[in-house]
Amino acid sequence: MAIQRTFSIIKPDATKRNLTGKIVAKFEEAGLRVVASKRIQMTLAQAQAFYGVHKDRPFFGELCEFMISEPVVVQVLEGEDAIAKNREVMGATNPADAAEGTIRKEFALSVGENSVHGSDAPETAAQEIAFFFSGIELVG
Ligand code: DAT
Ligand code: MG
Repeated sequence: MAIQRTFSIIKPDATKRNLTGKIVAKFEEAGLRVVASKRIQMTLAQAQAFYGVHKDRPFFGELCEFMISEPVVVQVLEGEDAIAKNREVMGATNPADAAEGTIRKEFALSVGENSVHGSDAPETAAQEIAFFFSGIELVG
């Protein structure tokens, strides 16, 4: 597997509890490198567009309100097999199902307030990176 880039969000429940550094340490320990990073306050329109794939799910409103409740840290992570590796380090969506040592097992509060987002495929990674970062912010 080649070197890939993936997109990550450190979500409001984690930024609020000052867990950004602990979460970044998990990425770095797994061999992922932070190659772009910024702390932003998402707007409702941005949250709705970003999670558009979930717009018909019952939790969509709650999810978007949560994502704008505090600033988030958006990042691009790079490494060998980065998309799958990041999903592994994140753990299952529901922290009750997440494996020991994963970010969601250690830090997530609930299935909704689950501390991190990570892209699920090369196409979504490319779209999500382009949604939050301009070319000039992505150093080769
Ligand atoms: P993931 O974030 O692991 O890729 P997903 O894409 O299925 O999971 O869902 C996106 C987010 O939506 C998830 O991180 C938290 C929220 N979510 C998913 N299922 C939920 C549920 N049953 N109740 C509340 N929020 C949910
Ligand atoms: Mg997802």
